[in-house]
Amino acid sequence: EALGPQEYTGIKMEVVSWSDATKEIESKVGGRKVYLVAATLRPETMYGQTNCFVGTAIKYGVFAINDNEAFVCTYRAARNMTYQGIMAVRGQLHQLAEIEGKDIVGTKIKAPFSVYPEVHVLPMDNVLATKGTGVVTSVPSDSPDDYQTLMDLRKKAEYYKIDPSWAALEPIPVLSTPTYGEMTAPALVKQLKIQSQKDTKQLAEAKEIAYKEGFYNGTMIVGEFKGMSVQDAKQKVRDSMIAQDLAFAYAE
Ligand code: A2H
Repeated sequence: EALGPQEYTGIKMEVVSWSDATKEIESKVGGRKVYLVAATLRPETMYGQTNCFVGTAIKYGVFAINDNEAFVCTYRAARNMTYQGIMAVRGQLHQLAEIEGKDIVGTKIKAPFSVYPEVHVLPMDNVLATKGTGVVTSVPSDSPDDYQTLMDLRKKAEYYKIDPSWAALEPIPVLSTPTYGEMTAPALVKQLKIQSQKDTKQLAEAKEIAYKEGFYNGTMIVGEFKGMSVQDAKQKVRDSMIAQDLAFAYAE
């Protein structure tokens, strides 16, 4: 774990259509645009988003940012945001609605910068309520956790209560590394013989390797900064997303 504050990028994933279980939210937001906000440490990988994850047992709120926008995240994250200049009034939290993670599953959202403009919200076992926003955007090419969870969902769609079409988008190559090629996460899942998202010890190891390999040896193969090293592109992709109001800085 990092000792200093963790500098996340908050990705604004606008709701396109709510799941059946959350349709009533629309009547509670006063006409605001609503975004699921995902906290990521890998903004340069956003080209490869195929879906988004929430924890089924986690409680989320819909929080007003100003008169025009509202964010879906944990209460804890929203509270932190009020002290980071993200809400209109510092320190003041305005909750519009409460939703359970399991009910958000199936909601369709925009995935900024992704090759896939719209993706679905899916369940993940290992989402922590105590980290980031409680919303995790999924990049299966470069995150072993995301890749393995997507594979679990495809294998057991009924068990996870999802429509198989929500998990159908294929991983997109985003960056290339000398050791693992264009699909770092699937290569590591195979190499470490990971079978399911319950293999948390091996997944932690895979995550560590993927992060270092991508950061120190990766080259971008899509997007505006194609050909650039990941080390150089990381901040540039982040700045570009923030400049277009598709993301914001969030620390904790
Ligand atoms: B990362 P750290 Cl491509 N629960 O974003 C579980 N995981 C969470 C989370 C939560 N509440 N909030 C954020 N995360 C994930 C992209 C990514 C990430 C890639 C590769 C590795 C990676 C796409 N998912 O993370 O404990 C988010 O997933 C490995 C470093 O604060 C976030 O960045 O270090 C990362 O974990 C933050 O983890």
